[in-house]
Amino acid sequence: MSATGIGAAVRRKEDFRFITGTGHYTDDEVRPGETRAVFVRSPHARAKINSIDASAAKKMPGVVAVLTGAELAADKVGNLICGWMITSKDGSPMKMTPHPALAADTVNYVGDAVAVVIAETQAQARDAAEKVKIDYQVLPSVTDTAKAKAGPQIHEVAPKNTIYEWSLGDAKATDAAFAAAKHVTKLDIVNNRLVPNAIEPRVALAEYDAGNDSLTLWNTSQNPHVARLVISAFVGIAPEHKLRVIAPDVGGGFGSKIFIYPEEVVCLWAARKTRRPVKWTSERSEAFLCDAHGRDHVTHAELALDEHGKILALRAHTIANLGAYMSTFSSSVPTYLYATLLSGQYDIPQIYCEVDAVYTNTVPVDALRGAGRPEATFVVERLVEVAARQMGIDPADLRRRNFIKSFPHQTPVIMAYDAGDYNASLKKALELADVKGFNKRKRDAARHGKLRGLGYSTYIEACGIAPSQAVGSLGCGVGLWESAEVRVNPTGSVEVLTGCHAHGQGHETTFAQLVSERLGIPIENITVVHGDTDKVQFGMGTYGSRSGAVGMSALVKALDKVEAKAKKVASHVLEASESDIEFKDGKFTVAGTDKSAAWGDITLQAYVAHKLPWGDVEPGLSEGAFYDPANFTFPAGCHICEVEVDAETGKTEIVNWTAVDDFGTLINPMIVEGQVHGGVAHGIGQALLEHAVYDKDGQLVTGSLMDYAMPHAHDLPSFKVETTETKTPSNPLGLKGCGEAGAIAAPAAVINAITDAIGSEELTMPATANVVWSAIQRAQPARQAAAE
Ligand code: MCN
Repeated sequence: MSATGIGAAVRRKEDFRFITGTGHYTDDEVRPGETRAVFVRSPHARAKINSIDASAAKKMPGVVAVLTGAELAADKVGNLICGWMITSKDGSPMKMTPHPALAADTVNYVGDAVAVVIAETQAQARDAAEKVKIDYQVLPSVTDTAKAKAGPQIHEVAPKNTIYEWSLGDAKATDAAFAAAKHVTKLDIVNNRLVPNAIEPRVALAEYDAGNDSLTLWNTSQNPHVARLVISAFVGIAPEHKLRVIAPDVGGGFGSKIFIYPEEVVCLWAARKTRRPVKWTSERSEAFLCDAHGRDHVTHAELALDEHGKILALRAHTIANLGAYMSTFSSSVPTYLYATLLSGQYDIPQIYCEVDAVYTNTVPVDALRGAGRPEATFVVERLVEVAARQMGIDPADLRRRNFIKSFPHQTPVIMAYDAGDYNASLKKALELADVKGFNKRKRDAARHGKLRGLGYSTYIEACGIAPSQAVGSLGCGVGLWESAEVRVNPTGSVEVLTGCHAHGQGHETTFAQLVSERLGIPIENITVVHGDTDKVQFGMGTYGSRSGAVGMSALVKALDKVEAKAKKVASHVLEASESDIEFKDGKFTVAGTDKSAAWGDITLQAYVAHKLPWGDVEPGLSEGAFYDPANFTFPAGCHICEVEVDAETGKTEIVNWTAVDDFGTLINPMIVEGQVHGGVAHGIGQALLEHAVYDKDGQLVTGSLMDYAMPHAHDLPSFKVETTETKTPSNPLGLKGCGEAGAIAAPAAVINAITDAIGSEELTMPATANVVWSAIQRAQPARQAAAE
């Protein structure tokens, strides 16, 4: 391993600009003559728009334009769409409703955009927005997931507010397995609704070039090429070659910046209409209302076991709240990943799962760090833990008895796991967490009035969506491959162009590490370029922890081509046969001789090729490649959480956290550890603190950071993070994604630990002090009876 190659804990190259304040974010981009956009948003969960009077607003100082949904429709700006199809079990397609970027007839959630005010300054736009008079006729609404089907019908296309009723697995065989079971564990589970809250709010800036009739959009996007594709192909604002999308530095996304939002479409449309650059910068309270939320599942789940604790079957019915519209472009992905990961790490012969996706009068719900996999893990890991407690089996032992032990393994719910050693991670985690010493720690805690508990989560994840695995019950096989281009300069320095988009994950370092390892050049001589559709030809962006597994695999392919070509050049330069050329540590050598040439000599020759016979070797040394993943990768691991609960107040303190994850080959262990820390913090937030709550009138009552609790440093323990390693055979580097693992594992570990501490399984997330205290009180009579 070289000091900057694969496996080295290289410090993140990009951090210099981030910590010195020289990063360049979308809001930092300022165009000559730039105007500001402020949106007028619905204050109602559901209402008919009777009229919009913009006359007073138009007369306000600095106002350039006030635009509405009627004008958007008149200009034939198309609707936003969800590109991921799921078919109901009766064969009917999902019920997707038109989603205009500005509502013209009805509004469907508090925050739905109705009009936009464009003015010279932000303050002028805000003042004028207050003067737009809208006459609404308020209509009945529904926000509660469980009651959505019985609520007033929101969209004509979707009776009972049902988008699809999807099922996976064999219902009859699963029922038969349940009928034969000796033990059945049943749970009602709510996966709480979360707000993404990336530190940088969303921003869109659009500029129209009248001379070329072209548009440029700078936006906070995780996937600028997909934004361009959707905006040109479906919304129809401009053809692809007349639209450039640039996503510069992005301050976190966690999934919420995958989607193409109304504001981006409106800014582009308004820029062309007004012939002025238009910028919209979200405010934090606006982000609460308009950024796609995550999770929001209501599930009934059951686990069937035989008398030895062998799992026979799993059955789950979930209502998934997708909000007022399907979000662009992936609303169905979390439900897909949820259902297909219900096997967990276990060899479960039969699984039957039903997912009812519903509309409600809430902001759209889509992928948020984990996207379906935290929901699945929570269901499986709660069931297994509770079953163990009910059957009097040690929870680690019950897991061990049921782990999948040989690979490849085909689950009953589409996924084909390729590699893993679940027992190895469990074993290491048990040692690191000193589980043997837990009982003593529990007794010590009891002496000072604290309840100690231990919770496990042996999670599995699927990363890097493989088109071949994504078909099946889905309506389409989306091409989620990735591109990479290696541009070698004559002096030997390298630019890597990738279709992935880093927004905190450190790609500028890890992608450069791979190049440094392969070409033997210093990491300082490598630049990673991403996020600009004019520079990178195509890419699918970053989400689903795919950049390592898919994006870097494309880079491996491109580097293979570069190396092959460089060897060809070297054979002419060194006057030897191509098969005799060896390349190692940045040096080309003729086998068995001392004839050699450095990387820089060969790159120079490749461009200034006086020794090259034209025709045999074309000049230049830049190559590109696409990588098409044959399968998902399946990171997995074991997280163990130890808590102390104050029985008097219900306050939970996480006192120990052990994470042992298997991400296959590690490119940069320090970056990976950082990703695990971030993910676990996210998952602890879901378990203990975060909750987006709508009241019965559809108002988001936790709509600010005063009411919506995010984890702080003092809420988090010191993490013990270790890894095990089984390389995946599904990509050339043998690596599996790591960016979401913590968020997937953590909620189940926390809740399993608290329920262990308080001796009651009736606990909902977020397990705030009030929720835990109430559960303790409810469990009191049973505890007393047991003691007597
Ligand atoms: N890596 C590695 N070795 C591995 C696997 C990955 O060194 N075996 C490195 C990768 O090269 C990359 C990083 O770890 O630098 C994360 O890689 P990967 O797991 O492939 O995830 P992505 O790069 O595709 O990032 C997406 C993932 C997701 S889906 C969410 S959500 C998320 C996350 O990353 N959002 C984040 N981490 C985030 N981190 C920050 N700071 N901000 C976000 O918004």
